[in-house]
Amino acid sequence: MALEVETESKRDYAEALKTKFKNHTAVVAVVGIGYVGLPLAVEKAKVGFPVIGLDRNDERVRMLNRGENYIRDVKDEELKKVVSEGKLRASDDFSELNNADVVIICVPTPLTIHRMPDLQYIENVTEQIAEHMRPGQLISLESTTYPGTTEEVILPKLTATGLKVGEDFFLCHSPERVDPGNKRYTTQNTNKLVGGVTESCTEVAAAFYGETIIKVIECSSPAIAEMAKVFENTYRAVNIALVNEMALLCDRMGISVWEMLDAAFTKPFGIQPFYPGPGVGGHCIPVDPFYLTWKAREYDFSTRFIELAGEINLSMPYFVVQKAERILGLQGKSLRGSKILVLGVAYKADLPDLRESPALKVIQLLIKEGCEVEYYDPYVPSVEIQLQNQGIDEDKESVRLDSISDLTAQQVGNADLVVILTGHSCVDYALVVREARAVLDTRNVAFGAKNPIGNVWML
Ligand code: SAJ
Repeated sequence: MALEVETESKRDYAEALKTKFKNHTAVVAVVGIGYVGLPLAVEKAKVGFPVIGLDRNDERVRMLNRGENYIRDVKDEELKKVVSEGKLRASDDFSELNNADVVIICVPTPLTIHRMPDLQYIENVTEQIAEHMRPGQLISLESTTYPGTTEEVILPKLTATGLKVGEDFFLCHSPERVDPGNKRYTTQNTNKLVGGVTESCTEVAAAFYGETIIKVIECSSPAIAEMAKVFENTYRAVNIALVNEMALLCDRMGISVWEMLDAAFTKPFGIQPFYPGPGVGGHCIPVDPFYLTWKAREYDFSTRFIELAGEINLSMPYFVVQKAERILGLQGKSLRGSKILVLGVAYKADLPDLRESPALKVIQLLIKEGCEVEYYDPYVPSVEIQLQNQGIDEDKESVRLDSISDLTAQQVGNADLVVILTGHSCVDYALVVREARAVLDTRNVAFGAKNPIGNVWML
């Protein structure tokens, strides 16, 4: 009898959760309410799920509970609405995990200064989950990480509680696929991978995500979903490095890489547009592929494409400075003592995000060469420039720069060289081209590469 009842109750956890998903009564805890977690939390709250955002960042918790938005990809009015309806709230009290039917992990997965995976956030959250765990919960890891993390790092901590995966609790990896600033693809209409530790885990997770995401794709394991996500970002890193290498070669050959790429991308099949730049920023592309590099070593495998792509992308800020030196040389000037005006420091256009921004490296190099650097970025009021490479802990020397308030003809004309590092669409590039002594445009936003005016140089 006891066995029968027990078997019955085990089947109930999965069914009970699916019922709660169907009627949107499942309590959802989103751990990490940043650029991945907050949009997801709002999406779930919008369809009626009671959602709690858990975060160590008190400021974020306070702002969310006041209905104040801090993530551009979230609509202010949508956040305000779900908070005022009591559907979404935030807390830094992780014991609330016990009330949750679903726990979604959206914490950062950075690299250490020696480019090794830093899983401290995932490990800390997993320990909190284990501490407050109860039967009948779905746990989903959304943070991008190396294949194996879900089953080798998270699963053991959860089964150590005595609960059985696939029966008492359900565990999966469902990678976030957020393109910051992308107006067309949102959390809701971006296909979602789900890879469960067991079949019932995949089923339960797919039932949850299917309530708010148009298409859910089931994978046979968490490792498939983990590997697919890292591959997606590696694909971008390698292709960006390819066009960056073309920029280096075209520079040497006196060919406009921009005109060449425009020509190549007229091919209607078998090619996807990528463009060179001053380097690769954001928290994904410069980081995620090295999670795979690190894991591959366990299998005596070296991911040469990833390493080479990293080398080329990391070399681009140095190339920008070399090119600046060449352009100043044409004016009989050297870098030392020249006035440089940098346009844009965010890692990509029309965003305020500085994470891993190559512009910070370019500015550091220019300052170390003795340039007088000013910058203008309407999205970024000030930046802290480390003047030593990462890893030198003691008294890290740094300099703070404030963006000039607005871009005037006088400020542009005052610079020996204007360097465009981020192509914000709100900037008046016609003014820049008209008033500048010289412009180095690393984003092909100032003028068509076909006929640069005498004072505009392209990457
Ligand atoms: N970049 C280039 N040339 C290109 C494309 C990008 O130099 O042709 C640079 C950008 O300026 C930026 C960096 O690479 O500094 C990364 O840009 P990104 O748009 O590739 O990456 P993220 O981090 O803004 O967003 C990405 C997603 N982007 C797209 O799919 C377009 C995607 O790779 C991931 O879903 C997401 O990060 C993530 O969170 O993993």
